Amino acid sequence: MKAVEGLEHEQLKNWIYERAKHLKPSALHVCTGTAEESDALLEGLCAKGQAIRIPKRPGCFLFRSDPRDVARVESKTFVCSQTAQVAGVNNRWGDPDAFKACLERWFDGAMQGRTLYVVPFCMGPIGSPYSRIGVQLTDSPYVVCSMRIMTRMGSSVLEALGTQGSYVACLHSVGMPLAPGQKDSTWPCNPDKVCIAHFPEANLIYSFGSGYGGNALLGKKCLGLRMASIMGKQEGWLAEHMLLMGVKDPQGQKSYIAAAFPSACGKTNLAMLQPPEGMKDWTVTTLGDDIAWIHPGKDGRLYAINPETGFFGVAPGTGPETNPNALMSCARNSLFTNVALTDDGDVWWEGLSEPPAHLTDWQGCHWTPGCGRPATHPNARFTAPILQCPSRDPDWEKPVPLDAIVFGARRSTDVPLVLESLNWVHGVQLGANLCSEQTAAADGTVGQLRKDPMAMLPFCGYAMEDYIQHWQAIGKTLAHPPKIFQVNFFRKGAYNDFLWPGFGQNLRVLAWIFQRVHGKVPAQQTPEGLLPFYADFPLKGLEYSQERWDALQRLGE
Ligand code: TSX
Ligand code: MN
Repeated sequence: MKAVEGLEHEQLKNWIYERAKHLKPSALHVCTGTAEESDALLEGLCAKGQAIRIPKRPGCFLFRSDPRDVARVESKTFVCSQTAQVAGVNNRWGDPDAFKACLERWFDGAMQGRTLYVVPFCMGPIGSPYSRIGVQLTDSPYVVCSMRIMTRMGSSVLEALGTQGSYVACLHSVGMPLAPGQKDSTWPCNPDKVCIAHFPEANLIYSFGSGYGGNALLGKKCLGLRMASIMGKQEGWLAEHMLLMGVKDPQGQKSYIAAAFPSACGKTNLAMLQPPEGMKDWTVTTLGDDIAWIHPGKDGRLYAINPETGFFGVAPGTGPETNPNALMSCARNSLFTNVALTDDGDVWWEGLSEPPAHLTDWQGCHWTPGCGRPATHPNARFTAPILQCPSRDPDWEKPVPLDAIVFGARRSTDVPLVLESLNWVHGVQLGANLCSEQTAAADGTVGQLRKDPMAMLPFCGYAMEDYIQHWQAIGKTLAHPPKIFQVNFFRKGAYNDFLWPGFGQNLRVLAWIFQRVHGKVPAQQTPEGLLPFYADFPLKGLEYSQERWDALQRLGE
C-alpha cells in the first residue's frame, strides 16, 4: 500500500485503501501517465501474450479480445438512481441498494493475483471550469493504456484534484481473479457476469466482467455521457453524443458544427472529412468524434468542448478513400483491438486495402481471401491520439461557439439528405424523433429500425422525456441559438443503390448548412422544415441530376 502514501487527498486515499482491502489485488500501482509507464505496461502485456507489437507501426499494439467480449452490453448497463423517475422509460433503471450489494459481492477478491491500477483522469482540459475529474480503479493494463490515449491521465490530474477536489469514483474489474500459479488468459473477462452500473447520487460507477471499450474505459460513455448528462441537467448544460468539427469557406469564414449520429454511422468519417475535388478551397477541421459538452455562454450562444483526447474508432471501413485522416491518426502510438495481422507485421481490416493472400484473423486463426469469414470483427477498433490527426483543429482544446447542430441517422427510406428545422423547438423535436437502422456497435439485430433520440438512448443518464425538456429549456435561455438540421447520407433508390455518394461529398451538405447559417442562400419553406433548392445546392463538380435530387429530397416515401 506504499504506492498510495504520497497521495494528498485523504478521502481519495481512504477510498483506495478501503477498495484495495476488498478487491485483494497482489499489487497496487498509481498511474503517472508517462510514456515510459505505458511502454512498460505494453511490454509486459506482450511478454504474457496479451498484446502483440506491430513492427510496421511504431508504438502500436494489437489486442485480441475474448469473442464474447466485443461490444458494449446495453442489456447489462444500468442507471441506479435513488429516485426511479431519474431513469425513465428509455433507460434501464436499477435499484441502487440491490445493485450495490450484488456488485460488492462480485468485487470481493476480484483482483486476486492481479495489480490494482489507480487511473486519475480528466475529461476536458485540466483546469477548465468545463472539465470533470474521475479516478478509475482497474485491474486491466489495457484499460490503463487506452485511458492514457483517450483522456488526460496521470499525476497532473492528482495535482489538479489537490486535497479536497471532487471526482467521479470509477471501479472496474475484468472479473477474473487468478489463483496462485493459475495461467492468465489472453483477454481476461467474465462474460457471464457483466454489469455496468452508475450511481449518480454517489458520484460512483461500477463496471464488472468486461474489458471492452465503453464497458471498461469509464471516462467515455459512463462519465463522459451518462454521468455528465445528469450533471448537465442539474447545472444547466448538455453532455451529447456528438462529433465536433470546424468548416471554413473559401473566403476564410469559419463555423463550428456539432453532429449527433448513433454509434458507427460514420461519425468519425464525417468529423475527419476530406474536401472532395471541386471543393479544395474549403477547410474541414476535427475537434472530436464522439462527445461534446455544450454550455450556454454569456453572449447567448452555445459553446462546446470535446472532453476526450483520442479516437476509439471502428476500424473496418476505414480506408485511404473513406478516412485518410483516421489512418494517419493510428499510424503510430495506437492500440488495435480485434483487427487482423499481416504476415509482414502490420494490422489489416476490411476496407483498408485489397486483402493480402494470407492473414492471421482477429481470433488468431489462419485467414485467406474467400475463406468465408471476415478477417476482422465488425466492431474492431483503433485507439489513437487526436494529436496525431492531420485535420485536428488548432483550437481543439478550447470551447468553440456552435453555429449549427446536426442530427443524422441511417435511413434507407423516407428521410431526405438535409432539412433545416423551422426553429429551436422544432429542431429539438427532429432530434428527439431520430431513428436509425441498427449496426454492430451495440448488441441487437442488425438492420432493424431503432428509436434513438439525439443518438443518446444508450447514453442518457436520466429519463428521456426530462432530457428533451432540458434541451427545450436550454433553448429558451439562448439569445443566439445555433440552427438545427437533420441529415441522412444513407437513402436508397429503386435499385437498392445509395442515392447520395456520401463521405467527402458530404461537405456539400455542410456547405449548404454553412450558407444557411450565414444567410447566403434561400430555402424552400414547408410545414416539415426548410429544404434546399436544387439550383442553390453546392453541387458544382458533382454530376447530380434534378431527377435524382428529387428522389433524394422527397419527404416520405
Ligand atoms: O461514413 C460514412 N459516411 C459519412 C462520411 C463522411 N459511410 C460509411 C458507413 C458508416 C460507418 C457511408 N456510407 C456514407 C457516409 O456518408 N454513405 C454511405 C453509403 C454509401 C456507401 C458506398 C458508396 C456510396 C454511399 N459507394 C459508392 O458510391 C461507390
Ligand atoms: Mn459513440
